Amino acid sequence: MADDRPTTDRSVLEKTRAETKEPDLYSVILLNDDYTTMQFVVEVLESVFNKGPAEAFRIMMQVHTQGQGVCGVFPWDIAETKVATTHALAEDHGFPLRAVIEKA
Ligand code: TYC
Repeated sequence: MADDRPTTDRSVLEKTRAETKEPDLYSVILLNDDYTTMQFVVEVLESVFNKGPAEAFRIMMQVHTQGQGVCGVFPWDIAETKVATTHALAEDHGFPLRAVIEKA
């Protein structure tokens, strides 16, 4: 008897990606202001951006003297969370400290 089951294509091609796609990256930029204390900015850089004391001080001084400075480069969701955490901490302490996100 004839086998009339539908033919099954067993030659489906599976595409394997040669490269994995890296996520787009974004810089978190800290902005200077006249009211936030240097000590608070250093503490934010240490606690939110995981900088050591010397690097945190260096970035704080860069922002203080140049108006802005990069505190890290992250995928979008992480950059957004770091900015939100920075703003929440600043608000809790009564400081106007702001951070913004730029495409890296
Ligand atoms: N300019 C502030 C001061 O003189 C210090 C400061 C540094 C504020 C960095 C914000 O992102 C900042 N107290």
